[in-house]
Amino acid sequence: MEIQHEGLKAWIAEAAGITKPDRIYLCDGSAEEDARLKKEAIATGVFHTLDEQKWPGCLYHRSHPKDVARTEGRTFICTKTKRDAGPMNNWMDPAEAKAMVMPLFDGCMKGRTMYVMPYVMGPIGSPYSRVGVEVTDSLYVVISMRIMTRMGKAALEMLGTDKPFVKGFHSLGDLEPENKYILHFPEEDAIWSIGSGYGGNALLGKKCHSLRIASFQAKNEGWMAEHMLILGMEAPDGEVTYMAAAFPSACGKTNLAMLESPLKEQGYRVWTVGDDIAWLNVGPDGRLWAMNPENGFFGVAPGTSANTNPNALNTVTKNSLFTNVLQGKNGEVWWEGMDVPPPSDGTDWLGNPWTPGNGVNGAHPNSRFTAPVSQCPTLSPKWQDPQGVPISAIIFGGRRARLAPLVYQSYDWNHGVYVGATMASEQTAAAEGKVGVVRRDPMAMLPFCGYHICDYLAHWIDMGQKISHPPKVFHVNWFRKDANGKFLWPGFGENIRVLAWIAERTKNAGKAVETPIGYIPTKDGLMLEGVNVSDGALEQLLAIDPADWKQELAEHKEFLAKFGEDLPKGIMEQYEKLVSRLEK
Ligand code: GTP
Ligand code: SPV
Ligand code: MN
Repeated sequence: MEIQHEGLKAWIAEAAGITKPDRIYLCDGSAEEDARLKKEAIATGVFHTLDEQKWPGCLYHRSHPKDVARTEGRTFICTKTKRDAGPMNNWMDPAEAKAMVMPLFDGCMKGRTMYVMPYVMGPIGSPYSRVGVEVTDSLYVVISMRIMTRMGKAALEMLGTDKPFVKGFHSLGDLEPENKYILHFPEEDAIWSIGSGYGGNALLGKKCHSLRIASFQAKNEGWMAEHMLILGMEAPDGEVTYMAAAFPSACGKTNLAMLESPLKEQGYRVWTVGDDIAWLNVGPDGRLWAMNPENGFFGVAPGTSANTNPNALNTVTKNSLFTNVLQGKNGEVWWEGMDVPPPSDGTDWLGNPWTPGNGVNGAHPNSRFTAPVSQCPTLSPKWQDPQGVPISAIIFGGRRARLAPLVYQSYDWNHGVYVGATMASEQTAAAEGKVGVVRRDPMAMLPFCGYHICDYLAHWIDMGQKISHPPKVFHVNWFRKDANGKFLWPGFGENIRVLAWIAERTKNAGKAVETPIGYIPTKDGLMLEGVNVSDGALEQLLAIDPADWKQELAEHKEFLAKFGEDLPKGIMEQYEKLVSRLEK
């Protein structure tokens, strides 16, 4: 395997000139290579082995204790002007940013190997797929990227002699929080990341490339890169309705994408296409088509059990990586909410001896599994379709203990854009920051939009004009609580009942009532046979409390006011319409 691409050769030489590795290794992505690199990673303590009988092909990794989640405060969009990064991103001047981190990169790979990983985001052969190349000194990153992307030879072939690619420049650095930087240069298709080996900070194909850089490309080229799962919901007549859903990190995308239906016998089930990122293009038929650029799942472990998400558990039984979960003494893995008895003895995510009931979590709340998409039992036969799947519904959602009803449908595309723009969620452990605090997170893209958020919202409104058959837009909330702080809705598999209503609504069926915020199901509009939700709970789940919404509107206003003149007119129009509907 040889590189035929002069631009790539030059860039590798440049990266090596800065980092000064002892060796440069070009990854071919083969199984033989994977086995060899895993052996080396085990020998050097990057990975620990697990019980080969119970967890065949699986490995365990513990990250640096201060490097356990994305670090939004250390993440920057480096556009020429500050304006273009927008008010929701950290910004640095590109030249200044590079000058600042250069001393950290200088010689950082001395005595080590620089791995060069060409990778494809999207199915091989799809017109919508894109190539990136990441260089890194982390074997954990290499072994993870082989699962998460189509890595190696196929990418180099796609690159040919002159195709464009996203340049990902990564090093572990010293892993000290104050030396951590995740820098994006959307105007140069480049990412520089140093000081983190974890998830979205280091597997640069994921959030850095497929969302931050891709969202910028998508805006300029007329498509969309979104923080969305993609699923197909099959109804008893056999028809599959495809949906894409944007929930903030750790708010249920993987779970919904792999939903195990309790209504299978009645003919309702879910097919998984993707669990985190969607690239959406307008098809020749005027519909919006969605493709999953990833090849693997990087999913939250805690709370994943045979009850909540059996398909995730079945996906990770082999060839998977586990990061920061509990390592049992007999080579098993375990996490809180796995719903099986814990090992009698183990080592926690910090590397300390652990026994059940010793008062500390065995697994970090953002501990994760890395597993090939191909192993998912509910995998859609269309998951690698070069065109993607046609989307009939876009769903926004988040964690709201109050306010947001179980589900509602927006009036039209622009109203849907408003619903997405003003969505909010309680913060989770997926990023640094106080868990539980409600923050606005437009389209779940707050940490991932690679340019000015108002230009992004304007792009959404423009796309509505370009899509002659736009998807209907919905909002869901699985997390509403009663006065005692208990979830009102059972969630997980039972969410199929909401998906069924959504699918009906996309066909202009499904019983609904009009409210100021949109259409909500009538009490008999949802299929609730066989689920334990009392009449009172249902009422609370669908309630639209005028006082709460008045408060919410005031918060919308304050939030939107921050954008000043940059806010697209279409958004303000929707705000005013909502105000007048609520006043009536
Ligand atoms: P990222 O990978 O960070 O983008 O997260 P995600 O959006 O894919 O979230 P995921 O599906 O991994 O769920 C995160 C947490 O929410 C897990 O602990 C789940 O158990 C929990 N969760 C998911 N769906 C539901 C639900 O319907 N109800 C309740 N109560 N909890 C849920
Ligand atoms: C998220 O935080 O939304 C994730 C995990 O999917 S990470 O890859 O770390 O961004
Ligand atoms: Mn995510």
